[in-house]
Amino acid sequence: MSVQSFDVIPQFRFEGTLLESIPFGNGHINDTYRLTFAAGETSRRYILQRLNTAIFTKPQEVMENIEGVTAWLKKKIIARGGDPSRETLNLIPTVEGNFFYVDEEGGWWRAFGYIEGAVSYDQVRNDQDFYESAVTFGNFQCLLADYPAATLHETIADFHNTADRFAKFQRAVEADVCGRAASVQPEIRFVQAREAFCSKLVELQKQGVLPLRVTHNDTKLNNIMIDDTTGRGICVIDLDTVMPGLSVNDFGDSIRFGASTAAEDETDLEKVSCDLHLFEVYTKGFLEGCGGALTQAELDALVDGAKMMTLECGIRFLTDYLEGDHYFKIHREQHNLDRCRTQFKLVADMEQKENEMRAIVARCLS
Ligand code: ADP
Ligand code: GN1
Ligand code: MG
Repeated sequence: MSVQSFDVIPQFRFEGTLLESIPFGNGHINDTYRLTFAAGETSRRYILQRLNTAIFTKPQEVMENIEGVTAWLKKKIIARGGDPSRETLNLIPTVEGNFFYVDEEGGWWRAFGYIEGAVSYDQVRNDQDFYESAVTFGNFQCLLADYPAATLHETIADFHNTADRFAKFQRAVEADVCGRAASVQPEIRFVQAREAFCSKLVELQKQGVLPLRVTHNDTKLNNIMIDDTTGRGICVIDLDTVMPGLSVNDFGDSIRFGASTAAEDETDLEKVSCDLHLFEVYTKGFLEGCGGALTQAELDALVDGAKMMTLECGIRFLTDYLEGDHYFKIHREQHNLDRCRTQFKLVADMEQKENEMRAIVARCLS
């Protein structure tokens, strides 16, 4: 890709004179830049992103979802007396009045106002941040509870269909295009031993036991902006995967990432476990943020959501490793293998702690 951020900046209605464009954030998917402009006495910042179109193969649909969801959130935030410039993403139009720009190589670019005075964290610093992220993700689901779900595009088909993820993994093992399968037999066996579990939530959804809701589907801690001054969670970002899904998966993906005692790519597995205190903190916050909207079946499946999202993510990292690392950005050799190992360590730990996790959910509900 030879088109750079500088080439497309003139296509957007940014205010002021460009001072700086730097690669930004630790996302695994898109190319993100933070732009700084001098505007009179002050400066203005923006986020510019090249959407990963190898992954989001229908970028127009992704952008339609984001336009719809951010406009919806904006109305709700205004109605409750909030600040829509900080509590939701705000798309910046192009000079032609669109919300995306397609460059000559077919790259899709979009820009957002930069949320000032707030940070997204890659690891939990303290209970308060994690609690805030839980309330904010729970609340996000609440705000979108009556969104016309039928108008949302499924931006990645079967995104959290763990049974389908398992099938794709099996195909990757059989094809073994990089000749890596022999060296990761313990990891492969770990997944295969859990084949039946992979279908559990998908089946409950098909049977109508678990309802489809408008969910975020990528509820990592670093997809929440935390206010520098108040410490409150203010905004949910990374809306590319907002689509109908399971609430328990949104819950579970946050646990997988945030309740781990180590980074997602930690190589010392001794450091990796599921912190039950953080699990409790998040559970409390999420239930509060959801405002009583979850059904009994959803409450019963929260712990499975945590195990499922952790196992699924590990399966996805391992599949990508087997297929030659074409999905997740890697920064070192075996990065995806390291990531998959932390996830499997967490799954094994959650399996051990399952009874305690269930007791914590019950305690948070009482
Ligand atoms: P990816 O899909 O690659 O994860 P994200 O949309 O999550 O991309 O953006 C990557 C990072 O950029 C985020 O984790 C966050 O730190 C930062 N970021 C994204 N949007 C904004 C914004 N509007 N204001 C401030 N920071 C942002
Ligand atoms: C990706 O985009 P980012 O970095 O927030 C991925 C998630 C994974 C996560 C693992 C669209 O999230 O599904 O859980 O990496 N996003 C997509 O860290 O695949
Ligand atoms: Mg992200």
